[in-house]
Amino acid sequence: MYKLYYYPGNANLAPHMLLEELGVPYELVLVDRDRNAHTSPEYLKLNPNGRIPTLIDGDLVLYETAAICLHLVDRHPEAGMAPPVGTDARAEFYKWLVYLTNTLQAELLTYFYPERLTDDAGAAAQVKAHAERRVGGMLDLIESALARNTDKGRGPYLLGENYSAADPYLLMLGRWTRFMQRPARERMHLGHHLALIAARPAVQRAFESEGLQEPLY
Ligand SMILES: N[C@@H](CCC(=O)N[C@@H](CS)C(=O)NCC(=O)O)C(=O)O
Repeated sequence: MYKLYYYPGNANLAPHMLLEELGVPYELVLVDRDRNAHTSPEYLKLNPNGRIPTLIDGDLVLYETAAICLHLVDRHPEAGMAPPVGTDARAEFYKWLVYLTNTLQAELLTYFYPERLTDDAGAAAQVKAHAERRVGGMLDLIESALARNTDKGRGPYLLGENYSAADPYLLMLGRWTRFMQRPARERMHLGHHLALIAARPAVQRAFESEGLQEPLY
């Protein structure tokens, strides 16, 4: 049985939604950030970055959210949460997952923790404002890609007609923008995408078991 170390609404949410979609047995283990459990010696043995999440799969201890998602889709290919290896669609899947984790998620971390980049409170406020603008540009890019899919009659997911693990990943990151001046959901195609993914029973189960409250995204 898988074990997923989590804190409500953190980066664990993407693999959590995926585990629910896959319908495989797993256990959630709370890392209580309110008590700094993510920096405890026990947790650092699993994830020396002190970041959430971590997945345990037998002897495998895996951190980095996108790596966890890739591992889960590969372990359960029959669920079709990623296109077959070696196809053009698989390459598009890699592109989106890497863009989400490496570009959008990284910028969101700057937005949430600007004080890590400067000692000056005024500069931190500026860093936060710049990060918010940059996140907005990235969401606009995703909006354009979804709009192009729709124009070609291939929607509504990042990969067109096929739902993949990249979609709940996007919902997780879109959710993190919900208190920004212009949240992800305010873009037409992106708003439709997020609503569609949030309505999936597997996603609702994950949100509910993490105890997430409205607004959900
Ligand atoms: N690249 C990492 C980032 C994970 C990450 O930053 N998680 C946040 C929660 S969403 C965290 O653990 N923050 C604690 C900290 O930075 O001290 C991943 O995708 O797993």
